[in-house]
Order: sequence, then structure tokens, then C-alpha cells
Amino acid sequence: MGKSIEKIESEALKELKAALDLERIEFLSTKYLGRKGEVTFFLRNISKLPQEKRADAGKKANTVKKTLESAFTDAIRKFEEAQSKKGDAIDVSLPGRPVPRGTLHPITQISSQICDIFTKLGFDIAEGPEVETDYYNFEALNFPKDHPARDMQDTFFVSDNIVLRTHTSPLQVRVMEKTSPPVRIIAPGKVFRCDSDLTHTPMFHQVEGLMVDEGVSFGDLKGILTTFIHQMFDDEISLRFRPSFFPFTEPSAEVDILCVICRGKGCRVCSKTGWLEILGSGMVHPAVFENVKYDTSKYTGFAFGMGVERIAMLKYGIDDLRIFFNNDVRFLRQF
Ligand code: 2NL
Repeated sequence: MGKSIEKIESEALKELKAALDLERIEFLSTKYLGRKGEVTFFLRNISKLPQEKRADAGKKANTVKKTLESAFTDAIRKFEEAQSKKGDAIDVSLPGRPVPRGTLHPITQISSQICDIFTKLGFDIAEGPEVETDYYNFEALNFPKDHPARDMQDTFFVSDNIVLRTHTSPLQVRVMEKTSPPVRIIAPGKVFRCDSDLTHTPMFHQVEGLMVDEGVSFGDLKGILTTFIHQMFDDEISLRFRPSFFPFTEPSAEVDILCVICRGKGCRVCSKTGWLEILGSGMVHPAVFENVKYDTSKYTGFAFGMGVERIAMLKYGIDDLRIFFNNDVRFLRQF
């Protein structure tokens, strides 16, 4: 007689274990338990065995038949269960997986906050080119030909006459050329200077403002900038106007706030002065008005400019400028 019942059983179980789909399981079920299957065949041939072996072989064969029957039933059930679970995986009624949302860069946030404050004070937002001509960046703004800012060391030159803007003022000149007073604009944007160390990056952000009308005075400058600083930092914060110099304004004033860290006592952040420089400002120089053909006997105006990174560092208490630009999400995620 052919294979032993033990061998049939072990082969059947081994093949069943390797079966990957329902068709194969059914094929194996027929191969072993079907009408012409190996177990069926074995059982049928028991009568051919010698008398004394029949009872034992029959008992064993029936046990194997039962074992295999339940093994095949189990395998089919498990397979069908797995199939129905797969179906559940595309339950279209489930809510979607949320996509993690980013935030605006802290510099963008501060720049918008600054613009919002001035918008409420009646200023319009103006935007313009980052690549400028020497005329708009320097000449029209009353920078003398030999001014140190016009040096190759400080300015990125694209060609003899074309530069990356070193401030957003050229944009304000363009607006004044096209519009007659009253003008009340705020100019945010990227500016570029050939400078790179702990406290300078070659690209940074600026917001400049300009107000021109009949009878605009230094008092208006003080009023607008005081309101701005109180809204940006704190209603109670003390500020001071200190004489300064810019080629495009006369008189010029630097605006300081009492140090937000030491409240005037003197610390590392304020270089022991008790004050922090927030922005530069002044009454627009008549030479600038002449360049844009504004009547200097009729109109006066004030202008100011501030570095957005500096405002952000003071507001958030950040002491390293470069952290804004190395795109580390562990830093950016906090805003
Ligand atoms: C600073 C100082 C300043 C201006 C910018 C300006 C623009 C025009 C005419 C006159 Cl079109 N002035 N801008 C005036 C004073 C200061 O910026 O510390 N910026 C970071």
C-alpha cells in the first residue's frame, strides 16, 4: 500500500500552511478529502490490509480525516475574516486623517502685525521690485555719490546701475512719482545688504512708512509712532526720540523704547543703556520732494523705517538672528 496515513497528514498540513489564497485551500481540500482524495483512498483500501492491522489503521485514518477537515474549515474561515477586514479598511464614512497644518513664519506674522496697526491708522500698503536702479535706491533719496552705503562692500550690485534694494524707500519714491499728496503708505518687504555675521544676514525684512500732506509736522510723526509702539509692545512702555542722521530726512530721529528685558536698569540686550533702538525716522528732506516734483512750499511729510527681525527678536526675546532663517521646524513650530 502507498503512503502511510501519517505522511499524508503531514504533507497535507504543510501544503495548507503554504497556501496563499482561497482557491489553493479548496484545491488542497479536494486533493486530500475529496471523493478521490488521498485520505479517502487510504480509508477505502483498509479492507486490503491484513486483518490484525485494519482496526488500528482505520482509527488513525479517521482521526487524520477529522484533523484535516477542521484544519481546512479553520483556514477558510480565517481567510474570509481577513478578506472582510480588508473591506472595512476603506470605510468611506470615516473622517479623514488630519493633514498637519503649518503656520506663517514669525517674520511674516510680525510684518503683518506692523502693517495691520498702520492700516488702522489710515496707511495703504505698497509693494514693489526687489531689484532696483541706482536712481531709486540712492540718487532720488538724496544719498551723495560718495556715500558709504553706495560702496560695493555694503550693497549687492547686479550691474553698474542696478542693485538689490538696500531699503524699501525706492518703492515710496515710485509711489510719490505716480501720486500727488496726500500720501500715506507703508512699504514692507525684503531688503539686501552685503553683510553677514552674528547680528546681520544678507537678506532681512523692513517696514517703512511715509506720510505727506499739507501741514504734516514732527508732532504728527511723534503721535503716529508713539501710537504704533504702544500697540506693538505695551500701552505703558516709555519711549524717547533721539537726534540722528539719515540722508533722506531732516531733522532725523531715532526712536528708542525702555528695555523690555531690564526695564531701564541696563543689561546685555540693551548694551547697558537701558534703552532699545526700535526705528529710525524724520521729516522728509526737501531734496527728495524736489526729485518727485512735489511742491516743497506746500507739502511736508515724515518717514520712518524699521527692521522686522529686530522687532520680532525684542517681542519674542530671541537673541540669535540666524535662527529665523535656518528653517528648523522645532523653532518655527512655536509661533
Ligand atoms: C531705519 C531708518 C528710515 C526712512 C527710513 C524714508 C523714505 C523716503 C523718504 C524719506 Cl521715500 N525717508 N525712509 C526715513 C528715516 C529712517 O529708516 O533704521 N531703518 C531700518
